[in-house]
Amino acid sequence: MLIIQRKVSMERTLALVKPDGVQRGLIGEVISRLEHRGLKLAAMKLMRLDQATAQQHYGEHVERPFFPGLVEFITSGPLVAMVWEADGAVEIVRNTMGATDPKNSPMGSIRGDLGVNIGRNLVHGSDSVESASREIALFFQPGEILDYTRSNDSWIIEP
Ligand code: IDP
Ligand code: MG
Repeated sequence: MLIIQRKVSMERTLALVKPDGVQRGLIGEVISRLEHRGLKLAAMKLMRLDQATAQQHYGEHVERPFFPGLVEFITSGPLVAMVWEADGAVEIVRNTMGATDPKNSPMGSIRGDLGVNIGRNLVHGSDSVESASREIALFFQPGEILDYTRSNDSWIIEP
């Protein structure tokens, strides 16, 4: 008997509800949108980012004028860090969040619906598979990322 097994690659990405989202009571709203989309939650924690980790996380922007303000903001209060899983998770999470500047972000996206200012854009999503694996390792120990079966998977992903 020939068994054709389709390889569904389960990509992982890091998502953050930044301190503005936590303060504004939007943790549940952000999680709901990602959950409703069909992404699978693999890890989550409420945490306060220290200076060094924040600088590492945003290392690509170190020369930009907004860098000091960005590090101050991201360390200013608790944030929610999450790992979400799907085939194409990086792109799906970025699309769900919208453009970096809420002003240019379409309605229906998290930033387009809930924000007005680029420096308070509520959420972070990794921008590539490479960034995702680097960022996930910054926020989570391997044992904190869970592998489990979701009973409704066949209604979300064609087997
Ligand atoms: P992204 O979050 O959509 O990936 P990046 O260009 O990687 O956007 O910038 C990282 C974060 O830095 C943004 O989410 C935003 O919070 C902040 N940022 C980017 N550009 C500006 C700016 O021009 N002024 C203030 N903050 C900015
Ligand atoms: Mg980015």
